[in-house]
Amino acid sequence: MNIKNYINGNFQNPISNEWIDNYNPSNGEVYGEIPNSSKADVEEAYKAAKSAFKQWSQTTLEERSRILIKISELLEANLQRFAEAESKDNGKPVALAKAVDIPRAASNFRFFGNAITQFASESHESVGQNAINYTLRQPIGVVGCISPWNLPLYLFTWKIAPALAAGNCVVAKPSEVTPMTAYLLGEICNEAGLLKGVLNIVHGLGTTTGQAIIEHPDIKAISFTGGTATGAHIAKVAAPMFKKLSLELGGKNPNIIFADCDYEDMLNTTVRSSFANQGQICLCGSRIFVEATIYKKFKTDFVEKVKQLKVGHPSDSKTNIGALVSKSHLEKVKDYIKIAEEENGVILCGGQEVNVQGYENGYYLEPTVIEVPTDECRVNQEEIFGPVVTIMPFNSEEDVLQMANKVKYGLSATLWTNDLKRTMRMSNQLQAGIVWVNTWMMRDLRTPFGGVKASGVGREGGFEALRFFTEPKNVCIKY
Ligand code: TXE
Repeated sequence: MNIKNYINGNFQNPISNEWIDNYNPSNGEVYGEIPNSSKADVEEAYKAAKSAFKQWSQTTLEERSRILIKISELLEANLQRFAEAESKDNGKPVALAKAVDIPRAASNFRFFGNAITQFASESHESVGQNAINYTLRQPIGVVGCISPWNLPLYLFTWKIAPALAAGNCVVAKPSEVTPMTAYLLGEICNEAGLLKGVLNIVHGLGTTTGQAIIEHPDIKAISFTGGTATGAHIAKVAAPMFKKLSLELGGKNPNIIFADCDYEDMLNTTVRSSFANQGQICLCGSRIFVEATIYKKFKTDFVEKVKQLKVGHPSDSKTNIGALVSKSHLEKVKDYIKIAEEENGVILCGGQEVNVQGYENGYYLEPTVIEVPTDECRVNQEEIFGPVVTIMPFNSEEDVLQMANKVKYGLSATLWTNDLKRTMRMSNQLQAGIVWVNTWMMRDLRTPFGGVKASGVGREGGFEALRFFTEPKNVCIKY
């Protein structure tokens, strides 16, 4: 199936008529083509967005909200179709896409459709000076949204929904590795009655299509989720043009387990936080630190549970772990397993490719647990972004805190303990944008989402996202 660009409400081929193969990771076969869009396509998308801006930014909040909620309802009505498309494009189990990815994409539109009706700005009375200040929150204009392949529609809509809710027009690019559901979203936007040109979706490579978006002098804000190196590049390109930037980048998140936790709950959640979505979530707890007194028991129980995970075809309802997203990503993850061995890591389970019968060319890998001799080894420091976790024991709160913080990233951290004082001490000191205590990836869309250090700048979610996608303007009136 061939994918087209969605520009000004129309589906069209790239101007150059150049195409890129689209792979199905579950069998390694090409199953369609996507536009290899050039600067000219991005320019056309920009022009469509620019001409729609006046009308969209003047559309009442009630009407904007109604359309966003309509998009959300249409996504829900098409759940099965979208979940199957996401799974085929990405390799994740259909059941996961159906339970998480697509419902969350629908929630993103519903949430921001509601949030915009509650978004208020401030006013300040200058007492004794006979003046009042009020702040307008005006949409920026045309903004760029660029998203990755791990949670394709989920993260694509996490940016687009607040951008649109705030009254902007959007030029968006999904990952070239997983473009399908973004393409299907265009149909839904038309059906929901979204004005032509308000949302434009351009497909293609990061280095050409993505680059044209970030370089565009009149696309004044960029919201990006992806690799840290790409984020650094975007920052460099955007800075001299003074663009607003929101960057959600990589993570190498600690999962810290104390002996006083609720053990069974911790064990089950840790399996999930290690391997959900084949470990390809920036929030996965890929560095597991376990208090020494329960380390041996944890190691045995955890490995036993991980061995029970079924690696299989994404459409098989018994599958826990589907295919990795691409051949090159599989190779990258396998290279890290080799590096672990060279660094004297012990592979406690996994480490091998899996031959799924009938799908021998798919990108399957066993869930892998590596016991590391030190927290300073590469597999414990660098983002692997696959079904690979490290484990090691710790002796004291101070030690584990130091190890947890001794990486360049700072996205999220998970803490398992029933000691309230320790919870408070640790959550204050962990260098992370998000700390989960006795849970993982529990999300409330009103909360600020994002990381510190090399995990990015800015926060998404709730009113933070609406603030990002608007410019505050203070008006001071003397009377
Ligand atoms: O990401 P890229 P990749 C991490 C993970 C992974 C690594 C690289 O460790 O192995 O990043 O993944 C677009 N201008 N994460 O190479 O390249 C690109 O087309 C504008 C963490 O897939 O950063 C895609 O749409 N755009 C992460 C998006 O950026 C450019 C999720 C992300 O791709 C561009 C994914 C350019 N010059 C990977 N170059 C997370 N934080 O969740 C690329 N892009």
